[in-house]
Amino acid sequence: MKKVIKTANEVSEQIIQWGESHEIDTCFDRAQRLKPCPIGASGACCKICHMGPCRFVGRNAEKEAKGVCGATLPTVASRNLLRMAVGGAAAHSDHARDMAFILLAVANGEAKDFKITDARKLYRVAEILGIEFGSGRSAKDVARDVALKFLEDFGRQKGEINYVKRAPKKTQERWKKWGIVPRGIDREITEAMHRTHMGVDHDPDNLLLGTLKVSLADGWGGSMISTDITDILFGTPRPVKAEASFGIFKEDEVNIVVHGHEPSLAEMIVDVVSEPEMIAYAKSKGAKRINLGGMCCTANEVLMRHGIPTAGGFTNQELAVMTGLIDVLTVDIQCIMPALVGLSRKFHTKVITTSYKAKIPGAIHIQYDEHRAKEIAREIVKIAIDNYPNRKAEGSHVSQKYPLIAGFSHEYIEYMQGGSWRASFRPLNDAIMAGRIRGVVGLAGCDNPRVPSQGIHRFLAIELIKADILIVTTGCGSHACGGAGYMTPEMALENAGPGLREVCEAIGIPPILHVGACVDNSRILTIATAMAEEGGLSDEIGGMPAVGIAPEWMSEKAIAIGCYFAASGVPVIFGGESPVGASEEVTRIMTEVWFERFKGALHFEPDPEKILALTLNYIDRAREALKLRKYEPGRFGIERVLMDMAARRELERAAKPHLGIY
Ligand code: BF8
Repeated sequence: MKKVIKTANEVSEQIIQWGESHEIDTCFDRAQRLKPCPIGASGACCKICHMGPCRFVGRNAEKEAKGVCGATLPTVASRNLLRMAVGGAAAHSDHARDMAFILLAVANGEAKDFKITDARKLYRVAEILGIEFGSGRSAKDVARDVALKFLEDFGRQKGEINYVKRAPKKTQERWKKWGIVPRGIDREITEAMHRTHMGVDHDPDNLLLGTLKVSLADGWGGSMISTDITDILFGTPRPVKAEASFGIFKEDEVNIVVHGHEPSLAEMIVDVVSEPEMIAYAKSKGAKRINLGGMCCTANEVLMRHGIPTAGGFTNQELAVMTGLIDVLTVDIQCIMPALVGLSRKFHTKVITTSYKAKIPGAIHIQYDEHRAKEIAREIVKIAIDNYPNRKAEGSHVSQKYPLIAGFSHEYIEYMQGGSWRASFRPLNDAIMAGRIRGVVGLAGCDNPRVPSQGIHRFLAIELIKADILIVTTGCGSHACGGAGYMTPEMALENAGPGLREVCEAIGIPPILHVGACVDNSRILTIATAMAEEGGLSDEIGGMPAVGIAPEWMSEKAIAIGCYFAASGVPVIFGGESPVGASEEVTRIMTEVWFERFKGALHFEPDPEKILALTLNYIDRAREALKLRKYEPGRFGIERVLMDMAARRELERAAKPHLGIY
């Protein structure tokens, strides 16, 4: 029988093989066994009422197939896509709502374990929201107003969400023209559920505009709110060295994994594991120390701010348990495989759920409450320590790990291009104009066991930087790159094209910039806006030599992200078969019609080579439309000289010695 390649990650592969020899089943095996239903997979199944499910198959199904109610295939496919985007927008936004409640509790003095870490970011956000700060107002008072203002974004019935005004004017005008400015996050989610109910909206174009609207409520609403509050509470990221892969786990230490998405409990656990009493307790059980590692987007949150090492992304979660070294795996919400609990029973690992919204039968449940966050964090860490002596010998103990640099917030990217007092996006725009950097790609989204996992991420990362394309990456895209050792400055020397290499060398950055978790795709919107406002390229997000790619997507959140980028003016390419591929009409609207209206698009393309070709084509066409210098490797136009870090620090010391970084 032909051997199926399950992952492109060599370290994961070792663990998978160990699992196979011990008859341990993982998502990779289940993906092989469970072939997707081709009708549902292409969007040709309607199951929103109990006259069906209706299948839209047969020759000329696009025009002739009808459901019991008379619905057509394009109606059904677009309705299915809208429901996916709703799920994604709801997930990100509910996460954001909880962050807003934590900020409010901190402002009211009710969540005493947290504080406002980045007051400067708080004031920047207050300024955008039109909230008064300075003149004797305490940070807590400002934070209270910010939290309440954000909470209004969820329940607003009319008007527009606050952060719409952060987008370039021209981008906003397009949204207004096509009626997709989100009013309130919850309102858009509810309305989308209503219009996809049986017998309501049947116009594919209108349903797809609804998809863009609810997705904008995620990108410029929930996700952006979440990013900003997280920065205010826990600090705006700046570069930090860390490590990735399964070798981060230690045989002689208590190993705890924080997995999921909301960062507040994980932040508390970061604090608690270095408390002297906790370390002493761990030593009393025979462990040298307490070692914390991250998984999925929680990993990205604590990696970006504290350099906590990451075990990897979505398809790595079961493999972490299979190392046999995890004493506690604590999870909250989203992207958590329920298989973890059954798997953990084969080892000594305890799985702890912490959100009433996300329970798994068989797991220990400890309800998280931000009002007693540290106490709960201590309870979890103690369970891990008590479990350490139960560790058995079995498990796939691997030692490989890779260095990486993370922490590239929008603020730091601005700072690195000019220092505290000359911070701007000018050098990046100049480098693009001169052809030194050909364009920018956001490499994001999940990793997926239906393809050799992380492989398409890796392929595209290498090919794109070779082609002088700067990559910003988030979520599991960043795990795929980090777990391959791609996120170091040396990577630029070895693999980047000549123009990108020079820029990376001058600034001292990797060619692949880790900008955060999945909600931090909102940072990419902010970066694109800053580039538009800097001038010299497009005066809106649309038309930039920029593309978004989610080559191994699997979640509804990815659909919402893809759609908010498309609506914002970014052509987006997803890997895998299209979830609406059964309908030519829907496919045409998402590509040609959206491009005409918004300069963005959503493609689905399973072939990695074609994803690459389409990306380069979009970037080169955008350069041409902007009348930029034709990209030729190694040949650049004139641009402003980039100062290296040492020169910049010198200049800053001389000019404003009191200023901190960023
Ligand atoms: O979209 S949310 S853990 S799987 S990266 Fe990864 Fe984060 Fe999940 Fe998918 Ni995004």
